[in-house]
Amino acid sequence: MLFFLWEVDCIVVELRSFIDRIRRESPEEFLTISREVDPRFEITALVVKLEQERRFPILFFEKVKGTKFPVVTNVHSARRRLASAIGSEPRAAVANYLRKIEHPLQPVEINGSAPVKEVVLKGDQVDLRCLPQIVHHQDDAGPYLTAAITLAKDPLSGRLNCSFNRLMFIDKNHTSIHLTLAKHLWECYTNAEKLGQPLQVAVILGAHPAWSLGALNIGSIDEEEFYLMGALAGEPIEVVSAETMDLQVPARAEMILEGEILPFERVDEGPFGEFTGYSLGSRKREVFVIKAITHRRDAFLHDIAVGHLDHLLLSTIPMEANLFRSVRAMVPSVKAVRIPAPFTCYVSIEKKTEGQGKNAILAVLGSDLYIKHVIVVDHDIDIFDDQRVQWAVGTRCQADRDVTIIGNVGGSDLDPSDLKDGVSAKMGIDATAKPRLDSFTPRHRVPQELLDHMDLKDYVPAAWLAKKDGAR
Ligand SMILES: Cc1cc2nc3c(=O)[nH]c(=O)nc-3n(C[C@H](O)[C@H](O)[C@H](O)COP(=O)(O)O)c2cc1C
Ligand SMILES: [Mn+2]
Repeated sequence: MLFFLWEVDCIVVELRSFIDRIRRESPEEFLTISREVDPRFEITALVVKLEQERRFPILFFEKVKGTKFPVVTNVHSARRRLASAIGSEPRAAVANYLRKIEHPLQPVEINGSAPVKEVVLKGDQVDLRCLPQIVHHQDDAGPYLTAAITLAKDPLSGRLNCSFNRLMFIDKNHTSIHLTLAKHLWECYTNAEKLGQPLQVAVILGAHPAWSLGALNIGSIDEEEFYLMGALAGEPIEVVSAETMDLQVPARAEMILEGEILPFERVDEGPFGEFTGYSLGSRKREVFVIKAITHRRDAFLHDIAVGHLDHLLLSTIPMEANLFRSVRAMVPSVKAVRIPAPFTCYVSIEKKTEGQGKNAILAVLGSDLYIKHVIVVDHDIDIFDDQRVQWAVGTRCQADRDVTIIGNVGGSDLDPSDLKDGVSAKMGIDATAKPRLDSFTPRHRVPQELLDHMDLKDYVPAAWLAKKDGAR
């Protein structure tokens, strides 16, 4: 079947033109699913099935049962794709990210018609049940929106905040919303609640990956992600006024939900299969009431496969960028930072003075709410190789001297091992050689000169060398 996705202008920064570029430049990274699928499990199941085959294409589901809206998922599940969204090579993504956010871009208001306003539904016309009701995992309490970026204005400072927050459908105009304790949206919300007011928010659905990476920036509440989103995309975000509130929303999103997070209201939310890879039980969460839905005439719903590569790659690049920046402020010779698993961070440094391993630990634990375990190694260790990191821990570390544990610290409320919601112990392992690598017991080695001049052909039969099987 010849399939034309959308008529798009590729210079424009929006999710659909990004997808269209991937489809044209690397057709193997894009799949259209034409048969009808059940939004209950079947969309996530295809992601999982392909994941088992080590395939990670963007998936475009043309026909989804119960809705006229197609679904796009798995957009972020390749590092190369994500890096390309900010004009970067995969290995340079963190460095590029940091360079770009140094120059925030003010959004520009567009005149005339905005794509996201092609359809405007207000008041009684609002019915969330027209959207794809995607149930991701078996134990989930119901359908969720997972690629939702919440744009809010802090009622005290007037500053804008953006963050991803999942929404669980409740009825035609209500969802729950999950606000991590002590994160910025929670701060804006509690400021509004103290004033007895609802918090007005616009939820952005269908964001260019550069916007998503910007929304996930970890920084001060005074840093407005909305300006960083444009900076990362290389173009200011084009905005238009919302229909029901004093906020400007991206004109080139696929959909916007306008509404309020209600003060003092809570609702049962979950269980939900989390980014941690676990399904956590039901909790009381805040309530979002939707006042207007606006969308493109041919809008699709953007979904993120929660807890899969689509989700994990997207969130780790901004976290690694923040951690690299924070460690570099303390240890200028930091080489790399990696988040290999939930709540876990590896750092490699070229240690120049005693104690810098612990400085790096403090910098990481002091600048990210989620991280609870940090391992710091010397620069000769490749932190993208877990086995080498474990080797350094095994051979350069004494627990009584090099392990630091701080109890009762604020952390993630989604950690299945915590005893109290959002309260965590934090641990740092300084696995750098003490006092310094250059004075540590040397590693075993043979003379490099000998290796350089050694030709295997002089020692072993050619036939054996040619064999590529396990016997070799
Ligand atoms: C797909 C996805 C879903 C997320 N869902 C939530 C969520 O439901 N609640 C939440 O507090 N954070 C969630 N996060 C993490 C926050 O968006 C992230 O920590 C963000 O930086 C917080 O913004 P802030 O620094 O302005 O507080 C999610 C992240 C991703 C990538
Ligand atoms: Mn913020």
